[in-house]
Parts: sequence; structure tokens; C-alpha cells
Amino acid sequence: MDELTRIEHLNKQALGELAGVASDAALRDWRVRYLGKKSQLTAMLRRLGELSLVEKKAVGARANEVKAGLEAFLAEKEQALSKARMVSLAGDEALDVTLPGRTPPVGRLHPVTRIIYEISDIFASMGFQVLEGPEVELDYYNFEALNIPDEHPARDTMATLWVDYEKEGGQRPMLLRTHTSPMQIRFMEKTKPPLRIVVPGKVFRYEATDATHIPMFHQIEGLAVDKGISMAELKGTLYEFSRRFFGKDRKVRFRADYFPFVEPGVEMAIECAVCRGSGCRLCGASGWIEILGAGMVHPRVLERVNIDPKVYSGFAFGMGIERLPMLRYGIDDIRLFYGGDLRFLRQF
Ligand code: YSA
Repeated sequence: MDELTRIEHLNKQALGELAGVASDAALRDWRVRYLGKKSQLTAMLRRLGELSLVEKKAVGARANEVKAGLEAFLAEKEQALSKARMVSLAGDEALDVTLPGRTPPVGRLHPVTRIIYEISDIFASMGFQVLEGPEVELDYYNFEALNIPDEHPARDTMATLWVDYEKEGGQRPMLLRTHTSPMQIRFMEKTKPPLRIVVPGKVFRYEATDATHIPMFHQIEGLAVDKGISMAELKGTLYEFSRRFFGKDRKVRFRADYFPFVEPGVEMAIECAVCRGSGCRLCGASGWIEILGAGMVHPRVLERVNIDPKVYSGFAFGMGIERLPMLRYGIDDIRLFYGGDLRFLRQF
């Protein structure tokens, strides 16, 4: 067989095999065999020098032509294989099944929700039942039953968002609850002592905002009624809460305060996390941030729900929830919780 016949034979064989190639690995194999350094074609081109001038011209030209042809078919085959990897869907749509998958964005709980769960767990472990109550409330539960009748000056401390103020025609005024305390009444109307509950939830006040005040915030109400409950149980419970939430080294301050539904009343403050007591913008230079109001349930409140104050006594508290993570992490503006800035929210 002369060289030209051998080239044609080789070309036919190479093209025949290429048609049957169905994978990248088989294609790599084919390339080595027919176009690689040790292929017959390369060997033929190397042997050209041994041929006569006339043969050299004819064989050389045809060998290069076949080589170029095979390279072109190789490129075509490469493209066809990569296209085959795309599963055709409909029309122009295509799906490259070899692409890495996209990670779906996964949401997470809002920091305030997480704190509510954490606080509720702490109180639950101390024997308190966790429940919720309505955000749209009757004036009766929000004020009247809590010993805050109409025209009582204490109403001014909780600027109210009214839903319905019609007093005529039997309609009872409704509002967005200004605190979680109405749940004290709702629960005691149905359940007699001994009882211990905490009630987390949203509250609303028509208030200007600043670094520690917003018009919609969260509180958690606490109520314990039993025989022989005293101020010692109130302080013990709140100290224990602070120790578990902030750690044993954080300073706590109790001061006398006034709320119409307790007697006596107190407020509890925590040492400011930002300045550690030396005074800064967040704590208004006082070194303390108030987190809750509390006290011994007023006898008149107990009487209203038919619990005899001569037999039973109780303590109650209402804690502002947003201020707790502020005090734990040193967050210097309460508005950050509701600004929707994911750079802030993702840190929790
Ligand atoms: C008092 C005695 C009880 O027996 C039971 C509950 C209470 C608390 C009372 N119901 C109350 O709401 N008191 S308060 O108006 O002083 O608010 C309690 C806490 O809510 C505050 O200490 C503060 O931590 C938070 N708070 C009040 N206004 C806020 C606020 N947090 C953010 N923005 C506001 N605008």
C-alpha cells in the first residue's frame, strides 16, 4: 500500500470512529490516537523526508489536508457533545445540568422574636405559663379594670391609639393596647390562684421616637398570685431573670415607682451596656436603662376579678423587650430593629 492510499484509509477510519464517539473521554482518546504525537498521521508527516520530491509534494499536501480536516471535525464534535449536555426543555430554553446549583436564600427569625423565645423559656423554667392576648383591646381591660378610670392622669403616660372611641350607643371604646397588663385581668377573670403567667406581645403608643422609644414595641407581662406572695418573691424572680439573661456581674437597680394597678410599685433598671454606668447618649447620662415596671398587685384589681385580697396576694411586672438585646449587645438605637437593614439583622 502506498502512502497516499494509507492516508485515505486512515482518514476514513478516523472519521468512522469519530462518528461513534459519545463522551468527552472517548473524544480525548480519539484525539491522541489520530492527531497525537504518536499517531500514524504524525509519523507519516515525519517520514516525508524519505520520499522522492514528487511523492513528498503529493503526500505532504494530502496529509496536511487530512490533518486539518480531522481537527475541524474534532472541534465540531466537541461542540456537539457540550450541546448534548444541555437538556432541551422548550424552544430556546435549555438547562445545563452540569452547572452548580443555586443556594436558595434561607430566612431566619427576627432578633426580637428570638429574644421573646429566650425570655419566655427562662420564665417557663421558673414555673410560669406562657400565653398571648389580643392587640386590639377594650378600654375596660387596658385601663378601667387596672384601676385607671377615665380622666385618671396615668392615662397621659400612655398616649393611646384609639380604634373606636364611640361611647354613645352602647359601643365600648377600643384601642391598640398600650401595654400587656390587660392580660392580667383577662386571665384572672377565668383562672383562680395559684397562678403564674408571662404574656409576650406587641404594644402601641402614640409617641415620638428616639434612641430608646418607638411607637410599636414589645413587652412581656408577668403575673404571680398565690397565698403569701410578697415583694421578696418579686425581687427574687427578677434578679434571677437578670442573672440568667445578662450574667451575674450586671448591676440591677430597683426604685420606687407609681402604677395605679400595684401597691407598692417599683421600676427596675439595668446598668447601661454602652457606657457601663459612666453615662452616655443611650442612657441619657444616667448610667442606667429602665427595663420594666412592677409591683404588688393592687387589692382593688384582685377584688375586681373576685379574688379575695385578704387571702391572696401577687406580684406583676411589665418588661420592655427591645431594651434587653440593646443592653446585652450594646445596641445604641432601638430603631435599628425595625429599619429593615439586613446588615444589622443578619448579625443575630
Ligand atoms: C407595671 C406594674 C405591673 O404590675 C405590671 C406592669 C407594669 C408595667 C406597665 N404596664 C408599663 O407599661 N409601664 S411602662 O410604661 O413603664 O413600660 C414598661 C417598659 O416598656 C419600660 O420600662 C420600657 O422598657 C418599655 N417601653 C416603654 N415605652 C417604650 C418602651 N420601649 C420602647 N419604646 C417605647 N416607647
